[in-house]
Amino acid sequence: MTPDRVIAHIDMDAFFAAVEQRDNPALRGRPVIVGADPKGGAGRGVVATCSYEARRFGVHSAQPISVAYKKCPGAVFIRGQHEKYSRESRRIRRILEDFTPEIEPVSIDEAFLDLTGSYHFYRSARGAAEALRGRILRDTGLTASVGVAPVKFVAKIASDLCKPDGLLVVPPKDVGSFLRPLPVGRLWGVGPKNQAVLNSLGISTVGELARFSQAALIKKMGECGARLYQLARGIDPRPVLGDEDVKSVSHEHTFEEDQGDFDPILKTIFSLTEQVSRRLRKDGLKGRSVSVKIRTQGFVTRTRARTLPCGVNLIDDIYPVAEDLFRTFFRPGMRVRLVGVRVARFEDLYVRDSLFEDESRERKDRVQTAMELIKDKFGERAIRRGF
Ligand code: TTP
Ligand code: MG
Repeated sequence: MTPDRVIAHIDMDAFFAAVEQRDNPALRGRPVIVGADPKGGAGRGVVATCSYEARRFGVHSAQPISVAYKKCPGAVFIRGQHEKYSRESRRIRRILEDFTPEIEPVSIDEAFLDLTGSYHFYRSARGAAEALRGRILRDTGLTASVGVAPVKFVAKIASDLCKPDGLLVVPPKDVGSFLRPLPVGRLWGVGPKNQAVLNSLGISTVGELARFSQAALIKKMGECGARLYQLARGIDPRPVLGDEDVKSVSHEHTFEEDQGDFDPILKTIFSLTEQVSRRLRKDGLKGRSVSVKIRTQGFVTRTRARTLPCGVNLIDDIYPVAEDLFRTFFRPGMRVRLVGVRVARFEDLYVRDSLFEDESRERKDRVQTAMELIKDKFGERAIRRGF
């Protein structure tokens, strides 16, 4: 048996708002909302984040700023300075590097750390995590919450549960009892859709999920069912991926003339998806993040990304996401110069070689393989999909 790993998940508390409160003592202890201009309640746009003082009024990330204004008109509203937060993020990253070289950044204020090889310098996993939190507070004046567990997803849930300014260590022997009472929605990859399926099976907690057989879950939910069976048992062999593992495959197309019509752009996105999918499959990779990039006439470049519960490499899995992302930023009258499709955050081998792929996916896989073989042999134009 391999020894237990020690994985930490660190997430800064109310990150943008905390930086603002640190830099302006008059804001400390007050509700602070970072995001769009509320314009006296008529503003458009959303809340990026808010201080815990503002959360007590029901304000939260991604809420329309007009709603936040209604809930907490006395808050200090700040537009925010992204560059400042990125600088802070880089500073925190350097502190993490003093603890372990095995760091997987997840977002601007969040990362996984593999402390298996280094925690003993601090006597215990708890000691290492306490030292890390202390060092961040001393050097940056900001608080971080840290969860520690033998696997990634449990560490992440732990850091969420102990927020703000918390530390929660879940030792290997306690993983089962820690997970059982949690709502299934807490599990990695369970969104509203999967949650509805699980609820219809009478499953609302992880403990209830753990009572189902693997075969039953696969039958109901395919590959995700297999994953959930494992997660319910605290099994999550995903390694902490370093920067060099977080590579991506992408393709871009620049139009000869700026495009203002939906259909030709979607066709291009489809063909870019085909190319990305092919590259991924040739290299035996699956990625969990799909992103679309557009550049408009004025050379404004925008990207939108979505993280998926499972790694994907099939056209049928990538394209609907890419199309959906594109629809979120396409407006009538927009002239598009360039589009790009990218798949990143590659899965580890365990997922890549999953034995539990459902049948329909297996069939799609075979169809796509056949098409690719024909294209390899007879060229790109030899075969096309029927739409
Ligand atoms: P989070 O870690 O999700 O939120 P947070 O750090 O503000 O609060 P906490 O972790 O204590 O719950 O996101 C980190 C930063 O990313 C956040 O400070 C602002 C930014 N962000 C957005 O701009 N929009 C969003 O919808 C979210 C969720 C975050
Ligand atoms: Mg945070």
